[in-house]
Amino acid sequence: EPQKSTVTITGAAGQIGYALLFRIASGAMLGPTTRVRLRLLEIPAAVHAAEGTALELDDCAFPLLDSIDVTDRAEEAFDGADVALLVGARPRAAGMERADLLAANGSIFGPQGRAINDHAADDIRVLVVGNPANTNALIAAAHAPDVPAERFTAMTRLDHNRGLAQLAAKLGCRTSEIDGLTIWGNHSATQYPDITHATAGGQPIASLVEQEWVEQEFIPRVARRGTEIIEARGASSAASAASAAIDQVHDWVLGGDASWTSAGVVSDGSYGVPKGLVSSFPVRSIEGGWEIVPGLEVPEFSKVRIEASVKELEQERESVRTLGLI
Ligand code: NAX
Repeated sequence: EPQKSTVTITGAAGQIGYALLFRIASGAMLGPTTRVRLRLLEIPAAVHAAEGTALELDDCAFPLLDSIDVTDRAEEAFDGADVALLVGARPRAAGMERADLLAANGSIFGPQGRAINDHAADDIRVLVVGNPANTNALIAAAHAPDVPAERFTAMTRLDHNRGLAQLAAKLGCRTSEIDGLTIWGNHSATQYPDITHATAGGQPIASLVEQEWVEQEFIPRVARRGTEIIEARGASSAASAASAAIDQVHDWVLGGDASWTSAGVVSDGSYGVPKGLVSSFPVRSIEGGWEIVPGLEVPEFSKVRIEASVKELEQERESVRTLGLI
C-alpha cells in the first residue's frame, strides 16, 4: 500500500508556485513511493490562474499525483494537510511602511495559522517561504496553539544553497563535497552565512580561502543574492526558491546527506538566540524532526554577526506584538 501525503501550497498561482508544483507532483519532494494530493490556496482573483496550472499538472500524467484541489478557503486548503508550503504573501508596495507590510502579512499568516491549527493533520510540517518569512512563521505559529511550535519553520535553505554554490565555485569542487555551512539569523540582508565549521572534501574551508574573501565577497554576495537575481532577471528568485523548498521538506521528512543544513526554526534558547524567535540555525533532521546542532564553537567574529541578525528578528517580533498580531 503506497503512502499518501496531502500537500497544501499557498500562492500557488505565483511564480514560485509555478516552479514548485510540478516538482512536488513528480516526487522530487517526498520521494518516489509517496502519492501526493495537492491543495492549492489562492486569493479569489488568482483562483482561475491556479486552476490553469492544475490543468497543466493533469497533462503531465504524473504517476504519483492523486488529486488537485484549488480553493480560496483556508479551512478547505489545509484540511488534513501533512505538509504546508506557505508561499503566498503580501509584497512590499512602493511607499509601504514596514509596519504596513507586517500588518498586511499578519492578516494572511494569522488566519492561515488558525486554519492549520483547526484542520491540518496532527503532525503537519509547515515551511514559510513568503516574506518576511521568519516573522510570518512566528505569526502563524502563534495562531496555532495546538500544533507544536517546532512544526513551523521558515525557509533559509535558499540562502544555504546559495552559499554552497559560491563555495563550490571558489574552490572548484562539487557542492556535495561541502559540509558544515550554516546560515544564522533572519532571511534578510542581515543573515550570517558562516563557514567556521565548513569543510570541502574534509578540509576546513577557512584554511583554503582568504578571510578577506569571506568578509568582502562571500558573506555579502550570499546575503544580497536576492537583489543580484532581481537585477539580472528583472524578477525575484523563483525556480531556485522552489528548489530550496523541495530540498528543505525532503530532508525534513526523509533526512539529508550533509551533517547539517540551515532552517529557520523556533529557538529553544540555543546559541544565545532568545527563546521563541524563528531564527536560522544549523539543523539536522532526526526521525522526522529538526534538531538544532548543539555545541558548536562560536568565535567572536560569528557572535557579533549572529547577534546583529537576531536583533533585527527581535525588532520584528516587537513590531508584530505592538500591532497585536501575536
Ligand atoms: P508572486 O507574487 O509571483 O506570487 C505570490 C502569490 O501569492 C500570488 O499568486 C498571490 O495571489 C498569492 N497570494 C497572496 N496572498 C495570498 C493569500 N492570502 N492566500 C493565498 N495566496 C495568496 O510571488 P513569488 O515570486 O511566488 O514569491 C512568493 C513569496 O516568496 C514572496 O513573499 C517572496 O518575497 C518570497 N520569497 C522568499 C524566499 C526565501 O528564501 N524565503 C526567496 C524567494 C522569494 O523572494
